[in-house]
Amino acid sequence: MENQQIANQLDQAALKAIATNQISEINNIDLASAYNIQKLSIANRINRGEKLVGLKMGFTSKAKMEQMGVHDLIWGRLTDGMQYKIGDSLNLDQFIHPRAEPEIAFLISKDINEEVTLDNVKDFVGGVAVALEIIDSRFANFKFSLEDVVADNCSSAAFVIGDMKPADTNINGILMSMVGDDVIVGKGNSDAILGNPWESLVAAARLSKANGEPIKKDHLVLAGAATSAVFLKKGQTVSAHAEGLGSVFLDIV
Ligand code: OOG
Ligand code: MG
Repeated sequence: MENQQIANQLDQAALKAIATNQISEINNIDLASAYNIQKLSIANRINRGEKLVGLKMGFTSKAKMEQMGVHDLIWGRLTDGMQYKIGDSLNLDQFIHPRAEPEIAFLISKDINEEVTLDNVKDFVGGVAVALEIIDSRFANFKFSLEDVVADNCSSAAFVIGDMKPADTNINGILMSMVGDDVIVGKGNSDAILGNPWESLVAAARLSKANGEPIKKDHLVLAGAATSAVFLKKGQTVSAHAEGLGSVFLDIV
């Protein structure tokens, strides 16, 4: 199948909330083609009027890699159509088998055209926040290969960002947790993200620049979850908490 056809298949699966077969079952795609399919699939969303608002990193922690059986860093695109506000209702019918994970978000304060390291990364950041990411693989049973998940925009489905805190707010070694119906359903330490969550932004800057699409001012970057993800249930309130950054929640309806 052509990349465009696969991109359309994944876009339609997301739009209709109907799972599709793993593309790696019948197509021999490499990682570069998978990223190309991702780009084409997101282009369909852009053509429908959505705007690119940032990117997300995936598999930046052992907990996530082990849960999903994929051990490489991946990145996907975020659009405004995926963005919810704190306390919004998230309608389960619009998703296939969504899961939630607590994250850290960075707000970028200037275009990142040069090489970024741990020493200068904060110069490009206007704020940090806690976030709740909703992932929803378009593949049946949430099962995929590295190439499948990359083509599927790294399972990106929805996200909500908490109130921005100053960029120098401590995000190292902080407790991150997720609560569903007053019960802690996930817990981890922010340093589980590549040993230091800032490393995730350094990697995001490097990967997006290498791809010819450097991160832009006002973009958001999600660092990747420090905990494994949990399935959502109707009627639940799900929240993400990060020590010193506050919390965010969504009502699942
Ligand atoms: C892929 C998305 C991974 C993260 O935070 O590691 C991700 C998946 O688990 O379906 O968002
Ligand atoms: Mg994530």
